[in-house]
Amino acid sequence: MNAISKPVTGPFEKTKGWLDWYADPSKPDFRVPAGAVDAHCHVFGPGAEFLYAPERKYTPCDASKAQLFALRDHLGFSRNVVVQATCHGADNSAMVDACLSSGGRARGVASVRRDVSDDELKRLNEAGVRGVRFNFVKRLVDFTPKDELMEIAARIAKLGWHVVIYFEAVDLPELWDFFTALPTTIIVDHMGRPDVRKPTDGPEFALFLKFMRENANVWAKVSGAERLSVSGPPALNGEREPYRDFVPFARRVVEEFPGRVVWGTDWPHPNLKDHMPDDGLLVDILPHIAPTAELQRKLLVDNPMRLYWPEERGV
Ligand code: 0GY
Repeated sequence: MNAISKPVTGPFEKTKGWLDWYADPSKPDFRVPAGAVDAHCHVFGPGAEFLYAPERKYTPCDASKAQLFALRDHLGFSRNVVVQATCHGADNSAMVDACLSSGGRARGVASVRRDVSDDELKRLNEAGVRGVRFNFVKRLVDFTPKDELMEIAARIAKLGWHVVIYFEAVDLPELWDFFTALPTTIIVDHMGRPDVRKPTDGPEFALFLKFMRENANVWAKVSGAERLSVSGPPALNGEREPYRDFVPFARRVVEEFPGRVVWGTDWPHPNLKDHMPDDGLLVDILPHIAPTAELQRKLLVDNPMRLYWPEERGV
């Protein structure tokens, strides 16, 4: 798989212990349905062209749009949703450049601040941005006041965008009132990061399911197996049963809310500490979390298309 090439580092020094993305992913056994969307992935730099933000909490190895598109083709996907990574702060240039270079096959989720101008929002919209990300994971971002976020949400709602939220499961009770007051569709990254050592029918995950059940505007990304799994085994060396502790959580959400779930590789997998997954093996988890062809089509095609390419509905 020479098209993806190898990870390289630009002018920045990577965070100590940083794991580079897996350079030679296997070809998945699972054939994703035609038109499948990788609905959660990132680009990093390249740092020589798109500087990492001064306020970043980590410095990654570069992960370019060309490498992302090569991975998309290798895994059998048709499109990407490129989510602004925190290492780029509110400078959306690398993500926007990826969208604009994709021939219409990538849309984006941006990070913006309160002082973003209407002209800038319009420019982002024209580039293919369809959402903003509000991040509450403390190791990734500094605190932003909720009134500032609510103001941004009200402005982007007018463009028909949605809000992507990222938080830790233990913080859901405290964030509940803010989330339920948001005026848009909401997509929760990695199912709100459940502790997969706990039971799927325990109080913590029950609260997340209740959050989705009571709020028809809430969607979930059933992604993040490689970061949430505790007992593994990792998606490496041809492992056919990776991350089995994660699977029941994702499957539970897919089966109860089949019309409100999306999935993404999360390439280039920022901040993993233990190993980098083989993305081909990661794709092979999909039939375990979405066991029927109908669920797979909704998860990978119909739902993300409805959110990110609504003008092509019926594709
Ligand atoms: C993810 C998860 C993480 C990082 C980021 O933007 C980011 O830096 O999202 C994480 O460290 O958990 O979804 O990429």
